[in-house]
Amino acid sequence: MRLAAFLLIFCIFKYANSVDHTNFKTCEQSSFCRRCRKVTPDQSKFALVPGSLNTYSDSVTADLIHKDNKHLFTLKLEALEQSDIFRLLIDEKTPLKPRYKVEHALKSAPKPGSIKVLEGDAELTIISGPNKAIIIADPFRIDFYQNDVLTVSANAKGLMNFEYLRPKPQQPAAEGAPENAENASANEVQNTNDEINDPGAWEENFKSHQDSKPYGPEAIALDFSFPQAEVLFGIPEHADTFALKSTSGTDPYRLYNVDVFEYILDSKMALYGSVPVLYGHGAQRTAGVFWHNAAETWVDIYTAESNVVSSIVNFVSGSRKSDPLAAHFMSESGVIDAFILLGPTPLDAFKQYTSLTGTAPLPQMFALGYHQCRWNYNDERDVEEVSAKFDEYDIPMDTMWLDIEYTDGKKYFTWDQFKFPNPLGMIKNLTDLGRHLVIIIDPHIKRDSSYFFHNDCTEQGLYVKHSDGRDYEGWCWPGSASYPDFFNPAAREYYANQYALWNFKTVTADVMFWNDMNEPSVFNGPEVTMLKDLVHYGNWEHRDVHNLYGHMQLMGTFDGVLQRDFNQRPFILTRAHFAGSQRYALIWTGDNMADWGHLQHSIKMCLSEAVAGFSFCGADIGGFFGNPDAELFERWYQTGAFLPFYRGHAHIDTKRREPWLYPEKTRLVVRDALRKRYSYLPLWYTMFYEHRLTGEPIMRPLLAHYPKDKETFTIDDEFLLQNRLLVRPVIHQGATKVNVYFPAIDDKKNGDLWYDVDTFKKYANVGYESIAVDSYKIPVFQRGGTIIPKKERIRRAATLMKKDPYTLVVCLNRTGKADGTLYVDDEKTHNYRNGEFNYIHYKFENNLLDVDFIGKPQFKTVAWIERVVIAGLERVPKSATLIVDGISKELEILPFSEAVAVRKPGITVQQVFNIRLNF
Ligand code: MIG
Repeated sequence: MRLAAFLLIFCIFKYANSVDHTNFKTCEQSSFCRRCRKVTPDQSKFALVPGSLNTYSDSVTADLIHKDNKHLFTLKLEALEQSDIFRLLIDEKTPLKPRYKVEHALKSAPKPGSIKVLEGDAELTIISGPNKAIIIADPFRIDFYQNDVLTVSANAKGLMNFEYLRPKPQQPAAEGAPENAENASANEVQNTNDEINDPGAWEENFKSHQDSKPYGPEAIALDFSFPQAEVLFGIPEHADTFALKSTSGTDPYRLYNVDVFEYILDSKMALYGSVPVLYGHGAQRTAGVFWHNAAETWVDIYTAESNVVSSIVNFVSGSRKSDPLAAHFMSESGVIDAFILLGPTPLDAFKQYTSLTGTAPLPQMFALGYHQCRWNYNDERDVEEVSAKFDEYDIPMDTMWLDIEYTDGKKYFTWDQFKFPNPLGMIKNLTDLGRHLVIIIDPHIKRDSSYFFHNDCTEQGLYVKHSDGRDYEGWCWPGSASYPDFFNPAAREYYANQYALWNFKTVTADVMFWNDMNEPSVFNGPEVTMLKDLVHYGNWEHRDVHNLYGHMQLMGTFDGVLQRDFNQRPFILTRAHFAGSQRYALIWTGDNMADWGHLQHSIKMCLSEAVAGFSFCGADIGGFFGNPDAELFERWYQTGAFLPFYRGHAHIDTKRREPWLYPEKTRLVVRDALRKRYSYLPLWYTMFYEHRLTGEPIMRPLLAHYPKDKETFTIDDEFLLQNRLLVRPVIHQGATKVNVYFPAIDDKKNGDLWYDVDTFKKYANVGYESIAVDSYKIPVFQRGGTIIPKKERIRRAATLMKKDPYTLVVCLNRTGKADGTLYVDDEKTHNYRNGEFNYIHYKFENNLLDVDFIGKPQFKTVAWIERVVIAGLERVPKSATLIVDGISKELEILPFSEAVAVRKPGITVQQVFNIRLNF
């Protein structure tokens, strides 16, 4: 009873109020952040120790000393195989105890490169291929050059910090000192940069929570300058613009996986995921830094605006004119481990990052269709009725989702027997229609002695623990809950095994999963998460590994789903994520709201995630909290149709909002958007295959392909899909037109040709173009020079379209050429890894469409080409000739909006052919 009362009160509290900032720390309220932020710039105390250099084939090591406290550190600078990545590692030379080094984020151990070393008096040059790093001895700094151009400097601002581990002083200086900023700075005056004087150094309180901090201050920090950059971006997840803003006068951007209730926009507050990769981009080049640390991290950003202030100061004080853009990473614990990505193009930098952390695996085709979720579909009948209604209204839908209410009392891997007495029957009804079911599995485990999972974890010691060995208990949906320590291989294995069909007997191998609340979310914990002094496998504190917790759960889920049925590609949605989680799961932007700002932010947020390795990203269509009006609902479905992950979802307290519950016109607009999505499934599928091949993001900021066009640097309401489509959905209320920006290739205002995908109207000028929109219009443009595969016979579900014919859409560039690819396989299994696929390259030139195969076309398919649409021809051809195996056949040409269509080539996508246009 008391438990129920607590939960009730808690839920009312949690869900009746809107975002409460005071639930989350500011930098000033976080001891290590305020310590790191207080380091005085331009006076770095770190220097190389003369004579300490060791040279190896791929790296150098040397000692670093802090000139005031004389503490020694080991520096290692490694060149990686590609020669365009350096890795910088700094640790204490002889730490009191080992410091945590991140595991499992990298896809594999980076391959070593080879270097040449030149020793100077005050500096050391490490040459790797065309690139080099120059280590300056005192004050310590490293300059990284890409092809002789200085692109990144480490510690150029002198903000490096490395708090060494030390025994707890008998009488900590701060004992009894009230924990507030004023007193902290009073102490600071006495002993600048002396971390142990901070009142939070050895013990920290936040609200009613105490952090015992047994190891004291152990923060690390380093600044990176980007002399070539005019804009910085990256470090998701924040509900903010794509281009990072100056943090002068605000808190730094925060990376700490947390469950924020009703998150606000244009904010640097932490959210569910943390991906510490940041890029600096300028018209000439792009570079990046991947800060390989899983502890709480804050990042200060120095942009041109913030530099205006400092350059005036500098002007007055007579020092340098203007500072480069810079980022200052500050982490609570661990070691300095940074990968410097030298670019020089944006795509090079993005690929360097995914070469380290990996890409999304190829999804099943159904994953790219539409997903219908809500918290909650109430029972089996509800699920079946909703599925049936999609058919009744002829709206495509691939997947039904079940949120937490399907379980028996929030015990995962169980079902509520009353609402879901026959899950296997319900699943069969869906799969018979070609549909899938996804169910939620959260990491909080109900402490209930009749729950097998809890008993097993307790007996086998698989839970996260307090430092005295007790199992940690927190409050979450089930009431009192404990949390598996997914860092423990035995816990991961136990958890993975629960997905096996012989254990989880009430689902089939077609059912997939959603991992939520894995920041982890703990309702009664500090900042709605775990205590930092809890202990994980290997004796690491939660503090060291916090941002990896969700990632470790995903490793278990992925393994479990794979082992359950090796020949099906797992599909896992996660809320928490870290660098590398893209190898296991896709993400969505969490609990957004039904308003226009959140619709706009879904693009900005997924763009930031895409350059940080998460191409498979989406946002709750319609908005999680609140009730979208018809217009917002329509526009959200249209935007979602061109974002990688497409799922409608809603909070339990919202009105039901399946498309047919809106007026007929809205239903038709939504249906139209969904059908557009389905028509592009072959392109989506090909893009995901190519993402896996190349590591390049699918969804891209304009600057990825138009790096010299400064207007693109801050555009984040418009995006590219590869370099084939430009998407600028309607995301403002009442819009009757939108301003679409057509970017420039060079600084002479030359641009590409763009074709409206609905009409094939051609746009040939660089700059903003006002485009009229009605309710149905989604402004999307195909780039001249590309060929896009589509399927224009839309069915109930993507899984049923496998054998359907293709349309190729050829949009010509200014020289009458185009090319593009199509990837085809069984859309479900891993057989493609044994070569069972067709990867087809189409080329159009001199009025001839030609095809060749990349690799052998080994996947048997009957899917044929029913139409080739060609836009951008100067004259209308009289006919077309199809040539297969030396045999010619005349084909008919029909007008097709502002393009022409070659009718019924009739060959399968596995055949070699060409088509000549006759004038
Ligand atoms: O505390 O499972 O972001 O999508 O519907 C809320 C219930 C828990 C948060 C997820 C949301 C999901 C909800 N969950």
